[in-house]
Amino acid sequence: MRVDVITIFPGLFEAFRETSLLGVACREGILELLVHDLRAWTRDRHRSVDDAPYGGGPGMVLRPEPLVEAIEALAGEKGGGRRARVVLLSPQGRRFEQAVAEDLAREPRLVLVCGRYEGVDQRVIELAVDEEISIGDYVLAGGELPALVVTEAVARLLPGVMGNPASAQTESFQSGCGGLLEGPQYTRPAVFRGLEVPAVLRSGDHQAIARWRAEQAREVTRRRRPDLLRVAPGEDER
Ligand code: J9N
Repeated sequence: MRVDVITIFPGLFEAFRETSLLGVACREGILELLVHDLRAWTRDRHRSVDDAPYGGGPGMVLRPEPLVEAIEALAGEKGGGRRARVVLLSPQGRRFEQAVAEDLAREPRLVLVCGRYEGVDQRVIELAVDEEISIGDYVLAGGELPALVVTEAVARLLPGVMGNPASAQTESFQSGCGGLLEGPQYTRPAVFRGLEVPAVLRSGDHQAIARWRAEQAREVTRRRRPDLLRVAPGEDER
């Protein structure tokens, strides 16, 4: 999969591209992550990417010319054939969740546009963006962290990453523990500051361990995220 990122802070992506799961995916040739400085598409002397909002108000807005040209250069023109899917990270977007990651992971090419400041000129969205995605209802200074969140969530689903089958992608397995939260995990030592690892996990009884874990997952989900247990329309009862 090829992911092109458009940002005014390309340096923010370096550590992630070299380390972490993204580093592994890039080195294995499963993911090609190309980070582009928006200023490369400016033509004025000051290489300006932003300007004051029409109508007044605080902050700055990303100008349409460099951004639309960058997107068209990297994705092709909207309505053109075999164009990359263009995603703008913004608080106005549809909420990012695992199902969206699974959907994006099927694309051969993505262009992720990182907004900054108060927003991007609306004509960029009309002319060159396919969809807006928000990673959650909190205010960030820019779309760079959301782009990394989306990229990591998508990359770990790609065949060949993290032991994913290189053939058909199996969906239920990818959604984790059957859509539930994970229960508690332990590693050595067996006793730490007087706190013991549950005996069942040390019993060697794999059936009992699987039963205990399933029960813990159900319990922690019921207590903390009962919304995850509710059956979505069209989804089968678990
Ligand atoms: N989910 C989300 C995105 C943002 C952005 S993108 C550009 C500025 C702020 N905040 N929260």
